[in-house]
Amino acid sequence: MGSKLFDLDGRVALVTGSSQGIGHAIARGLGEAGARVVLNGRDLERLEGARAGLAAEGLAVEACGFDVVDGAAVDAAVATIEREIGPIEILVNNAGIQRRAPLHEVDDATWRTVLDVNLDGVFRVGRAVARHMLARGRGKIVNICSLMSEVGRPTTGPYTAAKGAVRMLTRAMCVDWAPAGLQVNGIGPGYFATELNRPLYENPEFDAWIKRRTPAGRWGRVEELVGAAVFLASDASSFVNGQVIYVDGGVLASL
Ligand code: GCO
Repeated sequence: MGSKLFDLDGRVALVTGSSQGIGHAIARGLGEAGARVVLNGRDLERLEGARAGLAAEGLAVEACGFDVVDGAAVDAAVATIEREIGPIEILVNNAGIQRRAPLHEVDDATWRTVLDVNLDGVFRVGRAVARHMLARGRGKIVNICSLMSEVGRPTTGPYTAAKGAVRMLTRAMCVDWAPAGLQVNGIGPGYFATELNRPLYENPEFDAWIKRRTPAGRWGRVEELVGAAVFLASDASSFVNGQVIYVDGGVLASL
């Protein structure tokens, strides 16, 4: 007997930063679970290519280009999606960047940019979508956290600070919005071979270190994040709130 517990049956799901990488994999997975997915990105040409690709796979997919650092654009885009596509039932705050340098070499502009995209963007898009969800008394928000929400690694200071804050912002959203019927949770990816990590997995020493440091002995595959995303986007997680699910091959469980 198939369970409808994980069916997303035509629900509109906005996934920020979903032209490629983790966001694109999660968007595809939500679409395969029945959602009507709205892709997002700043590069409109890359965004349209991603939309066309998922449409060719038979998924219900739209695209909405905006930059999560532009508050006015975020509010306008969310209003347009709500009006022209439908009520946003699922939001995945995935858009994020990485800038690696030791903290004493990080200039103000780099710090501001990383925090603006990785933290302020989650707040801005979350606030814009929640205003609509609160009026309906339901909604699912999934914030993409990181291993760096819990631990640091040299040269990732701004990213680590932002992702640690996203873990606590997830809890803050939970306590403010759960009473109105929303569920807000996070997913913390371990090491995945994405464009953001290309300099890492193409480095033989780092590649070997990750395989030693990860109990599963390998990098994650982006499609391995889909299960947690569908769970947190579906009725299966109706009483799960303020939690972060780490999909990391066991890194955080080990020394
Ligand atoms: C790094 C990586 C990590 C991963 C991921 C781990 O430089 O160590 O970019 O931050 O991207 O976030 O969860």
